[in-house]
Amino acid sequence: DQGGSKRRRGAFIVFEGLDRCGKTTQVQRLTEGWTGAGGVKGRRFPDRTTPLGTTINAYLTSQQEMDDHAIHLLFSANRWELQRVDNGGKVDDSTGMGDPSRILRGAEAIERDLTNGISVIADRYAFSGIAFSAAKGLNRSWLAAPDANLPAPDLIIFLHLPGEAAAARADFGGERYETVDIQTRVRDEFANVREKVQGYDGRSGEWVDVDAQGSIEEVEERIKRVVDPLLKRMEGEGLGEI
Ligand code: DGP
Ligand code: NA
Ligand code: NA
Repeated sequence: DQGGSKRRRGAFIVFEGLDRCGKTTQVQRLTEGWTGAGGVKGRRFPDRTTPLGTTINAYLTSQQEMDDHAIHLLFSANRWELQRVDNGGKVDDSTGMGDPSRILRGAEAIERDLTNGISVIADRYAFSGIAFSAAKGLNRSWLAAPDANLPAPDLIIFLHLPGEAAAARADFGGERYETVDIQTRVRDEFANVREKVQGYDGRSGEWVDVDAQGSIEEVEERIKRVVDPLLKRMEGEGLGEI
């Protein structure tokens, strides 16, 4: 659907990691300091600003209980749902307001940005969805289904903190999953997800572990060393699916 255009598409980069790994800070710095062609947009999942996001937020802050399967599907639906509005060519990310007839599905919005040469950097994506729900013991093949066919990232940067370093940062904010016990299980499940992604034959992008220890600037430098080569080799590539 690019009309035969050979225009360079944007890069889709996903950041994953345990809670308190510094992911949100690094996503922000990469987005603000973006030097790639065509501009960049940051996205965050869960997106708590949408109707489903409100329910997800109530769940994460323990104001609401929900069946593990049901909340899994809501997190996935939050990656699919209507969430961005096209205001005559301008997407208003701050308000999400605009002509309802021009609302795009979330996945369409990402695809459109990439097709238009805009890079997208996501703070979490479907890999968190699998890792966090698998850590609760849900069936792994059931878990993967709802996110199938979402736009696949070109690069997954997993900010890795070894056990002791993670424990030292464990001044958690009190949300539902922010306990050492849960994070330990999520870490193991991320390792399973990584193996699967690497077995995908490149279809779902490259998974790179980046050491999250050290200063913000040191981690930022490690991330640049992974992102810069991606941008160089992306000329003329098409978009895959998870
Ligand atoms: P964050 O806003 O990045 O701190 O994410 C909020 C919490 O939700 C965090 O503990 C990670 C978790 N999370 C993110 N995505 C998913 C998902 O798809 N499924 C589940 N079960 N948890 C998720
Ligand atoms: Na969190
Ligand atoms: Na976070």
